Amino acid sequence: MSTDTAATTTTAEDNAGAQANPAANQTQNQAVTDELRRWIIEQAEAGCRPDDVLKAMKTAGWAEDVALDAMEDTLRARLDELGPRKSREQALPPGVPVPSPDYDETKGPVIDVDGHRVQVLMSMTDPRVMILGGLLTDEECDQMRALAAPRLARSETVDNTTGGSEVNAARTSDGMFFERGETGLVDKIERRIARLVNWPVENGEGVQVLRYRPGAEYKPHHDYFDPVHPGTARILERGGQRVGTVVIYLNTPEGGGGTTFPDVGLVVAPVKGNAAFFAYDKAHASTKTLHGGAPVTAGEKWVATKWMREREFK
Ligand code: PD2
Ligand code: ZN
Repeated sequence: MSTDTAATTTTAEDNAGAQANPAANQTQNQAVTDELRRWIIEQAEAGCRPDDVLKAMKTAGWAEDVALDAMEDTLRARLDELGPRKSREQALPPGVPVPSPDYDETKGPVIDVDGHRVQVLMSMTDPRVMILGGLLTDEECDQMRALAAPRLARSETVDNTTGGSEVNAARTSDGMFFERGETGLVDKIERRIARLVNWPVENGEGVQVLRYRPGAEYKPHHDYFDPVHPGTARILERGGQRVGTVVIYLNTPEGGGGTTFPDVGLVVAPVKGNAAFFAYDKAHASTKTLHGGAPVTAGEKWVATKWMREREFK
């Protein structure tokens, strides 16, 4: 399939696994080296979840108790070294500007985007998430599905080592990408999104359409590109980091398929024409924007995803 490799995502599991080199091939030798301690610190400071780091070490051959002790000792020593205030400051990179809808609650739960009225169904600051009603009309949803259907192929995600793409069990949907502005309808939707979130249309990746069949899901992941991966530098050459996502529901599945935010226990019900917007000002788990597509239990689920970069996406 022809997939835009720069517009794909990774999972937290991949993140830990891809960085496991200093921890590798430890079936025989279970000695905790300085190199391994440095690697554990790097993973933690890049926002990898402890479970993922442990998993990567176990995959590399470490016994669970040795790996757990090594993680605990190393991270405790690191925190002591940094001191209580410095530890938090140093662990977090600075935030960058992000897309943001103009929502003034005192003026009612509607944002007028050039005459198209979008309902604000929910707005939350940490993580920055908004649920929007009626971003697309029913007809626009139907047309997007019809345009995408003939071009669907098994979805791919980024290969962490090379920055290329690969089929990944974490995402069991079929997908395709539109070029930015590829058709009149795509262009209209992209401009509506750009106005809604106050972010240049040029900074947007091409819209991706995904179709999930019963049982298909998209396991929890972050949409930003993890800086710890060797392939990330290449991906960032095209417009820098992703800083925001709009997932638009192109139909209402008969069962399942909610968009989940596990860090805050949020499940967004997929409703045709509605959308979930979320933004992340750093490529870090502290943004709490871990999210996934829950398994579809009946019928199909169709979404269109728009990812926004820091700069022009060429
Ligand atoms: O389809 C979804 O609900 C979903 C969930 C998580 C889509 C995406 N991520 C995405 O396209 O990034
Ligand atoms: Zn996502």
